[in-house]
Amino acid sequence: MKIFKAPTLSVIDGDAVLHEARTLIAKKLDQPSRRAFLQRSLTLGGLSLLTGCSISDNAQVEAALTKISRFNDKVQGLIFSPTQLAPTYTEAEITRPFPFNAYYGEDEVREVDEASYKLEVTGMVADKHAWTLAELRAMPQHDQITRHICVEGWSAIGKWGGVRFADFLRHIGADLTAKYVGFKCADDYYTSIDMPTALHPQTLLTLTYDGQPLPPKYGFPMKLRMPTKLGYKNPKHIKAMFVTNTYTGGYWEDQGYNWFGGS
Ligand SMILES: Nc1nc2c(c(=O)[nH]1)N[C@H]1C(S)=C(S)[C@@H](COP(=O)(O)O)O[C@H]1N2
Ligand SMILES: [Mo]
Repeated sequence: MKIFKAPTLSVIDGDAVLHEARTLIAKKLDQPSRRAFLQRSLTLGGLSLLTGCSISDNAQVEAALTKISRFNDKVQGLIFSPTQLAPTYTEAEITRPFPFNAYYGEDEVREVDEASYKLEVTGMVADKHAWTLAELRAMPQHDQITRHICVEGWSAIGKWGGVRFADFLRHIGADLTAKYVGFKCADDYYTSIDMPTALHPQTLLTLTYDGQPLPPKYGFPMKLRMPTKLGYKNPKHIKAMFVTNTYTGGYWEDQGYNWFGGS
């Protein structure tokens, strides 16, 4: 089980909103199976990410619930919009300090050696050479200030910079008709994402946090940042990626978290 670390910053009173949300759902849906599923699987983070609402009062909870129309990965994939952008924020709105999270504590953060680091690239790609950090830094860089939402009940706004993942995938001649991109991390973490999300303009192969090289705790040397997906879909310390048609799941996904995990 994941140890709950008390969030220093949460959008609002998560428990109260969730209670409210579940009660409303129970009233709205009269199919018992669907109701039971939602009561088990709905989280505050999921609700706010999926609907784009900040869920800070009852009216917003109500509005958010009426927008919920996705009950599984297939439906979520079908309604994913490749062009719809997640909200962006100003420098002044950045959450400081930005929270750390992993399946272990901050004292166990993995240290990856910069000099020997290479990103392995395999699977359905034309160019399978492994990338040094210098090579990744030489590609066109972009910044984004977006909100990270963790299913444990906190969210925070941060600034990340790096290479647009779509640019990278095109550069390496990835088969863009493949279903998935999978990631292996320097800890035991792994995850995989759908190709439409991989190609989304805000999906960033991230090398910096707040204008500085990613510190170890936020995923040095590289993480994948997707403001359209929940926190657990954003792998830190990536050491290998592969393009594939074979479903490979993820660390939390294989323990029951929703695989699509986004909007
Ligand atoms: N390699 C790795 N990536 C990971 C995790 C992890 O444990 N290991 N945890 C995920 C979860 S649940 C969250 S909320 C975010 C936290 O990122 P942060 O430390 O930058 O806030 O990392 C995600 N990516
Ligand atoms: Mo998370």
